[in-house]
Amino acid sequence: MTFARDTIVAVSSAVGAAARMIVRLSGTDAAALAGALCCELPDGGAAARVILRVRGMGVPAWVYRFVAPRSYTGEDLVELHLPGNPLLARILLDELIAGGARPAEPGEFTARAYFNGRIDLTAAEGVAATIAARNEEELAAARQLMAGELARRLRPVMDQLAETLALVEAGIDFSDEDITFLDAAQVHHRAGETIAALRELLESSARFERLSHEPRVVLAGRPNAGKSTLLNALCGIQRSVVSPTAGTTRDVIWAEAVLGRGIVRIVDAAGFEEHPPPASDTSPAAHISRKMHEHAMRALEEGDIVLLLRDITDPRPLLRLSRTPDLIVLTKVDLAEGTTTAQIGGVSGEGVPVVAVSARTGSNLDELRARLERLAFGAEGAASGLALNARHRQALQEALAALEEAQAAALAAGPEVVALGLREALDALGRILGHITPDDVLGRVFATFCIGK
Ligand SMILES: Nc1nc2c(ncn2[C@@H]2O[C@H](COP(=O)(O)OP(=O)(O)O)[C@@H](O)[C@H]2O)c(=O)[nH]1
Ligand SMILES: [Mg+2]
Repeated sequence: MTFARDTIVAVSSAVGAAARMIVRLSGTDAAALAGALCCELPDGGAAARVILRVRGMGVPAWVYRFVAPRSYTGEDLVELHLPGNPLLARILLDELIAGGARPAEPGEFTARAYFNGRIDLTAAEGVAATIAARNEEELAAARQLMAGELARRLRPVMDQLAETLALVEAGIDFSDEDITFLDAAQVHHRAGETIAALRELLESSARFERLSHEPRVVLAGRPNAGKSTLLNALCGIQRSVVSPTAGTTRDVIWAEAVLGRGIVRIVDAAGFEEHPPPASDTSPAAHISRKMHEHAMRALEEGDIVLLLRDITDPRPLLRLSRTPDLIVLTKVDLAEGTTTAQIGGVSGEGVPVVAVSARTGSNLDELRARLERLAFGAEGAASGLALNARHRQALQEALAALEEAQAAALAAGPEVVALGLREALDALGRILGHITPDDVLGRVFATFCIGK
């Protein structure tokens, strides 16, 4: 996607036969290109009834003109509203393209609106989600995003965080003098407030992805972590293959689990490898293992909720997944009788909650189900109407992890470490709104649009 200021054009109404259609032009030459088709353009912000001259035809149309920066894209923008006809659209686009306009890429109008500071990234996502919405709930959530609701909730949290960071940094700058801006306890307290606010936001909002389909819960973990057994226990069927031999599950297997407030799909992402065999290894075993790894990676990507399972007796460090899990499940607690979650050493959730269960004895499975329900359907009685997509959640989780580090550092390490963590958290939150967002993320957001939007 290019973001040059060239003039783009597209049909931005629905494709196909319709009573009216809209052809939209945006960029420096928008007015000149439209003006070439009719005698006179209205002023900025106004509309006029004109006859467009297109290849000898006279086509009655309404012309709406918007002048930068007061337009959807923030650029000069002209909309031609004319009788709906795919052939007419084709001819008109050809004329405008011959005149120097370029066919718009999907979502490019909204991308320009974002790059010109007209809307934040979450609002842009709201536009895409509004177009894609398939039911009322989805539509309502999409409109909330489009209206900037997430930005409205994040801003006070970010302001408070920025203030804390500024005070901590001032403390570093003036450390030679006898001034204390914030003492360690105050920093700890403020970080705690921000953590609580972000947790509340995460917990009280629904998941965007689940509005259009059953939430997918992915079980990830090393071979023998207990994935198949837990899937069977949660879904109450013998669908997965359970075996004491590591690596028995051949494929990604799923089944439905009925929770109090809805049904979720539990997916067994067997075969995830920390170090998949290199492509140079052409043995059949390596081939199978690479295939299974690919399957598992896809399941992880497509999942709405990821549970990282870990055998409680496994002394190895936590498996590193390609995305942050939503919950760490310590399995087989019956093998570690008398140990409580709080006493289990070596498992630092890094901002991720931990629950210990036994699929064999059923111990704590109710607690796991309750947590799953909250993760899948939001907090009980949550009426916020706000839904977060995977990108928002990922960034919120990164911010939480960084804040937790900063909070711990407030009491243990120096202000430099605290400042680092606070800045990292602030950056993660800024990414949600698109303040600093890598190109690939932007590409993904705008790729979900259709042309003309
Ligand atoms: N004691 C005990 N054994 C378990 C539990 N869950 C699974 N296992 C055993 O651990 C082994 C591996 O389990 P499995 O579900 O196949 O793991 P997977 O490879 O992650 O799918 C099997 O022998 C299971 O019977 C549990 O809660 N308690
Ligand atoms: Mg298995």
